[in-house]
Amino acid sequence: VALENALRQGLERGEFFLHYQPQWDLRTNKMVGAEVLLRWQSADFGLMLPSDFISLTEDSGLILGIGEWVLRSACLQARLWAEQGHPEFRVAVNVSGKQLKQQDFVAMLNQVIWETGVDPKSLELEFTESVIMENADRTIETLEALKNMGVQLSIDDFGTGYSSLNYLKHFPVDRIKIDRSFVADVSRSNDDAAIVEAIITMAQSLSLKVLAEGVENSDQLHHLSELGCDEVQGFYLAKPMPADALEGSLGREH
Ligand code: G
Ligand code: G
Ligand code: MN
Ligand code: NA
Repeated sequence: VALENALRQGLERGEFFLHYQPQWDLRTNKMVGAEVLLRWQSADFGLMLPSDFISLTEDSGLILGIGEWVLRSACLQARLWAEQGHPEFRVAVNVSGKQLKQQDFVAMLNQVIWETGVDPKSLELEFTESVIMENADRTIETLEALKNMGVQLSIDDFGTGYSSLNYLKHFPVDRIKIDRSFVADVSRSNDDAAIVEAIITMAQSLSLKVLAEGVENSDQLHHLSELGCDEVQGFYLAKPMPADALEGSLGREH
């Protein structure tokens, strides 16, 4: 209860802030987007990471208010970057199952997009494979509505859940994010390399982009490039950072 109250107050007091982790196009080597990662500087608990509090906010319903704050802040940032000459730059926001199931999620997002003036193309929403697969029929309808608004959609932590490939073709998603557990050993394990290759081949046949997460060294980067991966994200290239730290490198090569 103490943590829950602190979270509630934290939202009112403006204790939340965002970090952005760059995403790079492997063909051009340019920074084309960034994943938005929530941080909480709590007066009582110090610096808190999502793993410390996200599941609690889901149980209490607080995720709805916090999630809306994240979306509004990220959209505002994307609009600012667009005005600064980077209209193609994309911000990718994590959306939890609880948020997606929220009755008025689509209407709320519409409102946020309208209020912030962001081009919906520069907003990407990430859903995990398990969230998408749970109640798949209803999810498809919501994703169709989001797609019609012009936002981009991606499947996070891909490979860790149980998506049937048959289902995947029915989801209106733009991008698959290969889970970092497969990336970790892509240059050492033939099995993991084969899995990554299979995911890329399948994605290409469905006209989906593939982004590999958790790239931590040049060997992994090299292998992913050889396998035809489109985009990468990871500590080797850049850690999550405040928006202003990233500003000078938008659209630049690494
Ligand atoms: O940044 P970090 O590694 O601590 O993120 C850990 C997890 O928290 C990741 O799985 C990420 O998807 C999730 N996460 C980060 N920011 C947000 C957010 O704004 N909303 C939701 N729902 N999850 C987030
Ligand atoms: O589940 P999701 O993909 O949303 O998680 C994003 C989390 O992954 C963030 O908390 C981020 O800090 C973390 N992350 C980003 N790059 C790397 C990396 O290269 N290695 C590891 N271990 N974690 C990473
Ligand atoms: Mn993510
Ligand atoms: Na992920």
